[in-house]
Amino acid sequence: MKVNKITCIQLGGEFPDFCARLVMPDYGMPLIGTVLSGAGYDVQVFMEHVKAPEWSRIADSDVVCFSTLSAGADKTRRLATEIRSKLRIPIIIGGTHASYFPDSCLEYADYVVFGEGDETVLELLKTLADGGDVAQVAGIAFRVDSQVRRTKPRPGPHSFETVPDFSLIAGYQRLSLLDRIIQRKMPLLTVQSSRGCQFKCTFCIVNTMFPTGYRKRDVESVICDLRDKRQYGRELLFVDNDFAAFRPYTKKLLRRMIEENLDFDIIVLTRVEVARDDEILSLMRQAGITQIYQGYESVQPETLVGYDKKQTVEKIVATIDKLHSFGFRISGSFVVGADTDTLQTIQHTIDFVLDQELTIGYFFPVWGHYPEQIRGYEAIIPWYRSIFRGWKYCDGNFVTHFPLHMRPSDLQRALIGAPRQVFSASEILKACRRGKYVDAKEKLTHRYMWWLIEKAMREYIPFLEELEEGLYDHDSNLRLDSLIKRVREDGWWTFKEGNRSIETLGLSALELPTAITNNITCLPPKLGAAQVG
Ligand code: B12
Ligand code: SF4
Repeated sequence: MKVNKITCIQLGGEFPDFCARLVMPDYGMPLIGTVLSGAGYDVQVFMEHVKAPEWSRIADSDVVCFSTLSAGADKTRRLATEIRSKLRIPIIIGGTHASYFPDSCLEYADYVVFGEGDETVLELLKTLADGGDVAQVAGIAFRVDSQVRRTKPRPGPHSFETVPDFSLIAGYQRLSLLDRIIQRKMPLLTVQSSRGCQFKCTFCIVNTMFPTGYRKRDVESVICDLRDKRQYGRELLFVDNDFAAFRPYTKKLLRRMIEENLDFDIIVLTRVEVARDDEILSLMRQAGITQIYQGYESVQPETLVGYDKKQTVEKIVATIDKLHSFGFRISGSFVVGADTDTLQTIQHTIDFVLDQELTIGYFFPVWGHYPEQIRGYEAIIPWYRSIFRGWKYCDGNFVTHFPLHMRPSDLQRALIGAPRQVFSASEILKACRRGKYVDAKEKLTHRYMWWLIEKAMREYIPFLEELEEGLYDHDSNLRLDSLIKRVREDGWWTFKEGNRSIETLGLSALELPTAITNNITCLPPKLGAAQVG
């Protein structure tokens, strides 16, 4: 077949999230578009929040590539289904959602590319163009009749030096001050200096997505990327999971950034270990890093242990003190609703955010549907405690599991209430009194965004209340046996992918596990000895 014109599409989630007022090209899709363009294909990238995909371009394409997070999967399905019904062109899908839930994506796409797709996508397209055997392409899945076939896994690339070309993104341009005011949008650029993570927290999917482990990008390639991105603005986010994981490398990069003097205002994600090293903190400040996003995850010691986060509350507090002393603003992120959490834990977490004077506090519920299959049937929440109402509810704002010690609807209310406290008028005033005007501005912006976000969360509560009816005792403890009984009888709300993975082992979805006590291992006893093929 002829492959020349390729359209890359990334659709957003259906409900507003914290990026709702940002113009921020995600890193993955433009990167893949650039890899394809570099190989000589005629590529256009549509990021929905910048410009919706144009049918005329799609209709004229030889291949369509999608990338999506779970929250955008329903929309992606609708568009891909329309493309399939009207055009006879291959559809390839990659990215986080496709890598976790390939079977469901293959209901509307022809090929799933797992994990880091930089090399796979080129080989797949060449094979299609040459009429070769796609079964020989490592790192993909496709359907043969009704069976899903996975080819052998492909390790992530050792070096990843491509500089994403944002000019491939339809409609993307530098936002002027006037644009910002009229559109009420802020730009945020993205750059990457490393991939993967050295840790393996039990609630996190990063290691399944980047199983090749932690790798660094060549310093000069990052500098090249930064120089290129400066034409679009000065607000920038490093998308690395842990920006300072290997400090000698990060120091080298920071020194080069200081030399280049590009005048960026930068946000990075790092773990608490960064605070051990004053030199790196000082270099970070000099290089333009003003805000640090840290996954604190919990202030409940048992929960931190359950998450295998390898950090303590004391370490978190010491880190906050140190980062504040260097003048960084801090966004603290928390994952709540673990089996060792109660509603009180969440209030303690809010108090902690306020006492520690964090600029931002993000509160996410434990995810109810990380695919057990890929993690060797270990996930933080067993599938029979999952709640699934559709992919659009999988954006990290909706409760998607039955917590052990609080009702799902109460957890949802707590998740709505927490930002209201953190971004309240009195907290904004307090920040002003401390002379922290940028903190105050950030809180105010988040307060406005939360007003947009929480509407859908409120509307979700009656659905949770209906599901949990009769499943909790007076002290809000889950009656696990009642839940399992109900799942056996019907269980329409459970996560189908979870059921499928059980079927993959040749067991009936009704062969349900018995209740377990350990909060982080969901290996149902009957599956314990099974080998994942
Ligand atoms: C940086 C980051 C952010 C940043 C920036 C997000 C952005 N829009 O760029 C911030 C902090 C703002 C953020 C916000 C959110 N995030 Co976020 N974020 C990340 C993080 C840490 C890195 C993403 C990244 O850029 N990686 C680097 C690039 C290179 O990787 P990549 O995009 O996966 O692309 C590679 C492959 O996937 C593949 N690929 C991708 N697309 C395609 C397409 C094709 C055709 C092919 C062949 C291959 C391919 O090839 C690429 C190169 O190897 C990930 C965790 C992680 N490490 O994946 C979470 C993650 C993506 N975020 C997540 C979530 C839920 C969110 C929020 C919805 C949270 C919330 N409730 O507010 C918001 C909203 C996001 C939005 N609207 O875009 C989840 C998604 C879970 C899911 N199943 O969908 C993740 C996985 C974290 C998690 N919970 O585990 N996020
Ligand atoms: S939560 Fe952070 S530190 Fe833990 S595995 Fe995920 S990316 Fe790594």
